[in-house]
This record gives sequence, structure tokens and C-alpha cells, in this order.
Amino acid sequence: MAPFRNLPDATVLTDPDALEPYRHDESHVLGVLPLAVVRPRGPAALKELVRLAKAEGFALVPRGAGTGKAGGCLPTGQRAVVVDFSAWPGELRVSPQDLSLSAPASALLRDVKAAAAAQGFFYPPDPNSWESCALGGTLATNAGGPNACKYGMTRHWVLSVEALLEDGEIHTFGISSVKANAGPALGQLLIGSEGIFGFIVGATLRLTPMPREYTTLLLPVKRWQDLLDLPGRLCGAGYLPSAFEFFDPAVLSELRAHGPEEARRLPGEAMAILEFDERGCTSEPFLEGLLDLLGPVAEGLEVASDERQRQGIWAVRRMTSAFLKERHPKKVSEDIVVPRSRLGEFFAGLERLGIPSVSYGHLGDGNLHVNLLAAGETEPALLERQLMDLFRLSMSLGGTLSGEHGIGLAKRDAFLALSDPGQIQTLRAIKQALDPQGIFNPGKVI
Ligand code: 2HG
Ligand code: ZN
Repeated sequence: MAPFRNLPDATVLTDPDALEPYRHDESHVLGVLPLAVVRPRGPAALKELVRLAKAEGFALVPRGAGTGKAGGCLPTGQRAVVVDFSAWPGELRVSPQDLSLSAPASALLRDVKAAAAAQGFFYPPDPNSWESCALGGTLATNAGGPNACKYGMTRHWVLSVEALLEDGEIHTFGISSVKANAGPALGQLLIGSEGIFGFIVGATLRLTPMPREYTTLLLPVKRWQDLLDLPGRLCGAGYLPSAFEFFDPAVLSELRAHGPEEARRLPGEAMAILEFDERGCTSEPFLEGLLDLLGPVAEGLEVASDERQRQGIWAVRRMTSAFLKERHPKKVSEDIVVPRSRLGEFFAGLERLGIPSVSYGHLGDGNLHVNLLAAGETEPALLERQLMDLFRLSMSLGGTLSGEHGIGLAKRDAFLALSDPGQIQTLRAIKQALDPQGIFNPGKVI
């Protein structure tokens, strides 16, 4: 491919067979075949790529490990070059003094978490793909996960970011300290921007001491509606779970009938997984108070007594997305949010609107994976209507159409149709200021 022949410090792929995988991520949408895939190994490659993109009029589409759920890293349009950051250099460095960790975008989240843990620290963001996703992707999409209900999302753990901007240079936003107030936090604008303003190549992350004890519970319930006010009731009683996950009756019975061994023995009409990680959470008084709260709704509650049991409980939760996908390959899964206080109204709304769906996910922060299992067999216009009804319902209750996966390609039309026009205008004005030629991931988000 002629324009890329002299690209310094990069690997360039142009063989169609090698390009094909770049049309996919973990979402249900499909990208086009890119012109090329470039794996930069240093700033010189990025500088030249930006120059070429402007001169030749092609788009640059960033990619980490391709585990995104919204199509944000998929090429679109006529001429797109995927910038695959998997070979981007850099070391993982923990600073106990600063309670921080710096890492390149290419680092796997698994390795980031392990490097922190090796020195007694915790980096909380834990999307389901944490063992295979790249840090850069988690920053670009502001990844969430079960721990978000106590610890917040990726953006709450970023001290500074290094990003490629449209001048072809890498700039640093923020410092290695939680206190930095010299003007608006421009780095935060890049977190969750899905690469439309520039590409994140590295970051310094905030750490916290590693929890030393966990209480992990499997909570089968007799009546699944009893779960819906439980996150709020726990918080009201001073219990803040580090994770509160749930499976509705339909998901639980699929798991029970066709899931792995550990899932087949699961009791109850529906089920939750609760975890606590604060100091003292394994003490008698803590557990007694908790069991007083949970007892009346539970049907045969189990407390993990060792790390192996804890991991067994989490294994069932972690495989749920892949399991449902395998059973219903054309399903569409959403990640809407409603405030915890409106969960009951949300499920009543789903029923009223006749949206044929099953749900599981992060009940503790109101972020639900609503799955339309029959999406593949549903007439496209009807499916579209069902999804828009779902998004409108979430928004009418003070929620949003994406809690953790982002907008990307998958939700772009809905985002544009349902958002406050002032918000879209603002985003477009920022895009125009930061990327006047529109080279960074066009056609995503806005
Ligand atoms: C999870 O929580 C992930 O398991 C994936 O966010 C959810 O497949 C999904 O929609
Ligand atoms: Zn999730």
C-alpha cells in the first residue's frame, strides 16, 4: 500500500485476510474492511500517520484488544486505517509513594491489576473482559464492571492521560496526584470519548490499598421482585457492597438448564451475587447484621468460605454473557442504567411496553444487561422500536442508554435521536475544535 511504505517504526498489514478480523469487536455490529491496519511502535509512526490521514483524506480508527461492546473500534466509511495499539511500547510502573501506576495503552488490564496487586494495591475497574482487554480500550470507553457500584468507573481512577492530538504530537493532561485544579480537566474529556477527539496512548492511574478480606454471598430469592429494592435498602443500612449482581428468573433458568456444572445446582426463582470488601466484613457482627437484612428474602443463602468458593461464584457470573451469546448468537444485549430507586418502575415498564427481554447484570448500580434474545428472528423495524422503547423508558426514569459499554456505532443513531440537542451540539463543537479535519474515528458517538 503506497502511502504506508515509508511509515517509520510500525508494522503495516494490508492483506485482506489479515484485515478481516478488524471488522469485528465483541458487539453485534460489523465494520467495513479497512484500507490497512497499522501497529505503531513509537511517536514517529503516529506523527506520520496523522500527516498522511490529513493529506490523503483517510480516517484513523483506534483499536486496543477489540473486546469493546459498542463497535467503537470498527472501521466505517470508504477509507479507514485501523491504528492497532497492541505493539505500543512502555512499562508498567507502580509508585507506592504517589499511590499510582503508569502504563501504556497496550498493557492488558489483567497485567495492570496484577502489577498493582503485587505491591499490595488495588486498581478497581473490572469489565467482564478484564483478562483480555487492553488498558487503552478501557480508557477510551470508560469501562465499568461489577466493582463500579462501590468504586466508580474507569474515569474515577485516572490521574493523567497521554494522548495523540491532531497536531500529530503526544500531549499529557493531568499530573500524578489526586489534587490538580489548574483549569478544566481536559484529560477527562478524552476518557470515554471513544477516540473521537484523539487517541490515548498511556495513562497514570490512581490506586488504593488492596482489600484484605471479602465476604461473597450467593443469594437465591423466593420472589425475584424482592431483589429490586435490596441495593437501596443495604445502602440505607450502611452496607456498601463492592459488587451486587443479579440474574432474573429467565437467565437463571437458562443457566440452570444449560450452563456449566456450578450453575446447575443454583436454587431460587432469581439470584444475586453480593460481595463486600471492607475491613471487618468477615466479622460476626457484620455478617449478623447483613443476614438480618437478607434473611427474609433469601432461599438458602450461601457464603463463600474460601477463595476457591469465591472464584466459583464469580465464574458463573463472568461466563453469563458468553453463555447467552452461544445459545442465542443473534441476540442483542444492552447496558442501560436506571437509578437504583427506580428499578421496580423499570421492570414494570418493560412489561407494560411488551419488550421481550431477559436481564442480568449490575443491579447494585442500576446498570442492567437487558437482552433481546430473539433479536435475530425479529423484523428489523420492530426490533428497532423495541430498542428505542427500552432506551426511552430508561431515560424517562432518569437513567441512560449506556452505563458502561459506550455509544460507538451500535448506539449512535439512538444517542443522536434521544439526547438533548444541546449536548450533541456541544460535542460537535468540541470535535470541530479538536479535530477540524475529522480524521479521528469519524462516524462514532456523534
Ligand atoms: C457483563 O457484565 C458485560 O457481563 C457484558 O458487561 C454484558 O454481554 C453483555 O452485554
Ligand atoms: Zn456489564
